[in-house]
Amino acid sequence: MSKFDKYFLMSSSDAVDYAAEKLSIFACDSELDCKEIGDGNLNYVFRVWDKKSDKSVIIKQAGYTARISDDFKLSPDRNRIEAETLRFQGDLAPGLVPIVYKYDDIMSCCSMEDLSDYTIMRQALLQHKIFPNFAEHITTFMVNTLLLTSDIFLNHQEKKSLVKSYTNPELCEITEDLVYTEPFNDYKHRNDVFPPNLDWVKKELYSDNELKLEVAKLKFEFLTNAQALIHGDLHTGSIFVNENSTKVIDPEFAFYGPMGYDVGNIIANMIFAWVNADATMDNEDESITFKSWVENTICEIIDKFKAKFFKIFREEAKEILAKTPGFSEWYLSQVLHDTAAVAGLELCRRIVGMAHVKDIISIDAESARLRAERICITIAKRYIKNRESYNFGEQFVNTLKEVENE
Ligand code: SR1
Ligand code: MG
Repeated sequence: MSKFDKYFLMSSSDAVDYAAEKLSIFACDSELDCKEIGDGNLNYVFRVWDKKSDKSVIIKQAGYTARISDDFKLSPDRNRIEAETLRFQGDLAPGLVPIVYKYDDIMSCCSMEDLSDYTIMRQALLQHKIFPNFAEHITTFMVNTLLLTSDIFLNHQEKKSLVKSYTNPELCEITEDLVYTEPFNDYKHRNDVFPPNLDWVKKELYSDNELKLEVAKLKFEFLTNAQALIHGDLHTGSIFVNENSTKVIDPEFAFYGPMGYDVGNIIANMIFAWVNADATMDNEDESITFKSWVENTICEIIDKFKAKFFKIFREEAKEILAKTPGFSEWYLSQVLHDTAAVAGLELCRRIVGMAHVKDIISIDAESARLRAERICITIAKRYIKNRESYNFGEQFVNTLKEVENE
């Protein structure tokens, strides 16, 4: 009989016991220590290490409510989805996700590779560090995990059975509310708007009926377009980086949804890094260097995504009608339009919703934060309303440059 035969929420000392009893990583005479290092909104993350060797492991456990608020009642089954997705993505995009050692369906926890020699990308970008290989890595991750799980590549029956096993209704509902509905009407009164921008937000987001109609169309796209197995929360807090390598973590929001949801999240979060630098970097040369790198990276992400997407499409497409001349161009243009729209949604919801990003809320000077928020929301509205005109990387950046100078 073990205490881990029945679910309970672990403390750090329980995580040490768990590692010793359930994982065959550490020697019998190891001296284990543990720290809870989670800073996300939903789960608990324990780092367990042996003081005598250099061995360590991450144990991530899901609770019955969200870590940030008991208002969110959630099945810990999201941990199964996360573990299965990481394993699947590891096969599709080798080296770009952490290795999963064990998933425990009683304790709803997943043990995986410790990436302590990496930094969370959002933190690194807040220190204005540059990652020259990021666009290359993240586009390989996205093209492989998206295109190779879609009907373009998979047998349609096999794909439908994946849609079933990756059904993730509770976490999708969080996204439906926080990303699609609440930023545009605050109907649950959970939005948290920076007070100096409140009247401006009321006019620009809550009272713009043309915008709301477009967002309604997009919400139904998210609800119904089971296009590919998407990560579902691909922001810079879900990415570990170092100079040479990139690892995508936290796919607990994974489900079959529109490909552009992942690409758009990446673009929006690069824009958050850009506005943070614009607001906080005193040295003008350094600011220009960092912002130029972000702009080039946004261009590269879109353009490399397109090039890799077409290459794999050409070489790997199995669906006979998908090989019809002109189809791949049409298909990818839909993905890019979704990308623009979702980038816009993410830009809005991280500013007016309940899940803020540090890039914005860490800007201390009131006038600088006011400007940063307005740049994001102005770009967002153009991305959403004019989404069908975004087809190249440069067009995404041009909107940022236009708005910067208005
Ligand atoms: C209640 S969860 C709030 C947000 O945190 C996650 O990372 C997702 O982005 C979600 O929308
Ligand atoms: Mg997360």
